[in-house]
Amino acid sequence: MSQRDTETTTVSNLKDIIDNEKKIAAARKSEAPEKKEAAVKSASSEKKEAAVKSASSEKEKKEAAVKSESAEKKDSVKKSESAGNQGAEKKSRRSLSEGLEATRSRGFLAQIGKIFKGELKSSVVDELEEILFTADIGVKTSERLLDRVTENLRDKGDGVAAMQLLHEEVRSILAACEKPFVIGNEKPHVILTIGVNGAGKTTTLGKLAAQLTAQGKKVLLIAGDTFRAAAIEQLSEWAQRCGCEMYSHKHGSDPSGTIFDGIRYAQENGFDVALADTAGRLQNKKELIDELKKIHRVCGKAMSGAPHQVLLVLDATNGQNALMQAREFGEAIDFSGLALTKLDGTAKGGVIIGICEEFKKPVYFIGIGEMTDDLRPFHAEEFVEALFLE
Ligand SMILES: Nc1nc2c(ncn2[C@@H]2O[C@H](COP(=O)(O)OP(=O)(O)OP(=O)(O)O)[C@@H](O)[C@H]2O)c(=O)[nH]1
Ligand SMILES: [Mg+2]
Repeated sequence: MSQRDTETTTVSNLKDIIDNEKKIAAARKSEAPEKKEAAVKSASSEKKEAAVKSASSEKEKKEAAVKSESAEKKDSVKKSESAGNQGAEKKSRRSLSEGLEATRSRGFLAQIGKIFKGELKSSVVDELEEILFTADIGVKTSERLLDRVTENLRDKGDGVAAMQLLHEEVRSILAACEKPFVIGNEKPHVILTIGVNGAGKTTTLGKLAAQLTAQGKKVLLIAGDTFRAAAIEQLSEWAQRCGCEMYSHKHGSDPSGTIFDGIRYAQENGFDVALADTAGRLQNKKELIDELKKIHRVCGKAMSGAPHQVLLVLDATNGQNALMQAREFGEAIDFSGLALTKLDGTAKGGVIIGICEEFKKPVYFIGIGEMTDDLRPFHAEEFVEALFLE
C-alpha cells in the first residue's frame, strides 16, 4: 500500500468524489481497454474526454489540453449555474458575517465575550487564559492577546473596555496579513497550490480560475494531481464551468512532467495565468514533500522565475493543525501566500489570527462556501467586524 493510501481526509463531502473513484477503479479492473477508457471519461462532452486522454507525444499532449472555444464558454457557464451549482448561485451572495456565523457564535471570541459581560468574576483573568490557550491560535498569539487585556481587567475590571482592546489587537494582527492578490505580467503568471488532502486546493483553484476568466484573463488550469483518479475529472469540471482550458496528462503520470509541459503549453499559447493543482500530501511525509520540492524546481526549469506564487491552502476546520501544516510546508517551500478555506463550516475560524501572527504571510483568500463567489479576497477590517459583530 502506498503512503498516500494510508492518509486520511477529514472532509466528509469528498464522499461523492471518492465513490466516483471507486467506480472508476472497479471499471478499470473488470472491463476491456475501450470500456476502461469510457469509465474514466465520465464527462459528457468531447472536451472532457480530451481532458483525461493519455498523452504520449508532444502533439498529443497539446491536444490533451481542453480547448473551450469562446462560443462554448457562455454555454458551459450556463450549464454550471444550473447543474454544478445546483441553483445556489442564484441565491443572493452570502455575506461574510453569514459565512463566519459559527466562529462568531461558538468560537473562542464568543466565549470571551460571555465572561466579559456584566459584573466580572474575580476569576476572569484565569478564565480568559484558559479560553485563549485552548483556542486554535497558538501559544504566541494567546500570550499577546492575554497581555493586551489582563492589565485592564485587573486594574479596572471593565469587560467592555477589555473586549474593545481585544478587538483592536486582533485587527492589528490581521491587518498585517492583508495584501491584494496581484497577477503579474509574466506570460503566464504561474501559481502553484500546495496543501494537505482535502484542504480545498482544487476547489480554490477552480473558483480562482472562474473569477480570473470573468475578468477577461486567459487562464489555464494544469492538472498536476495525477495521483487521485478523480482529480483530473474534478478539475476538468471546473474548466468547463468557468470556460477556461485545462492541461492534463493521464492519471498516474509524473506530476512534475505534467506541470512542466503545462507551463510550456501556456507559454506557447499566450495564456495570462497558469494555475497548477497538486495532489494533497501530509506535511510530515518526507518523500511526498520531496516530490513537491521537485515540482517547484521543475516550474523554474519550464519558465525562469516560475512559480511566481505558491499558494498554501489551509482548511480552517483543522484548527491548530492548520498552524502545524503551515509551519512544515513553509520549511519545505517558501510559500508566498495563503488561502484559508471552509470558514463557513467551523467555529475554529479564529485560527486565522494565529496564522497571521505566526507567519506574517499574506492571506490572499478566504473560502466561505463551495460556490464560485464564496472565495473572497481577505479584507482584515471587514473580517474583524464580522467576527466581533454583536
Ligand atoms: N463549505 C466549504 N467547502 C469547501 C470550501 N473549499 C472547499 N470545499 C470543499 O471541500 C472539499 C475538498 O475540496 P478539494 O478542493 O477537493 O480539496 P483538495 O485540497 O483539492 O483535496 P485533494 O485533491 O484530495 O488533496 C470539496 O467538497 C469542496 O467543495 C469552502 O470554503 N467551504
Ligand atoms: Mg485536489
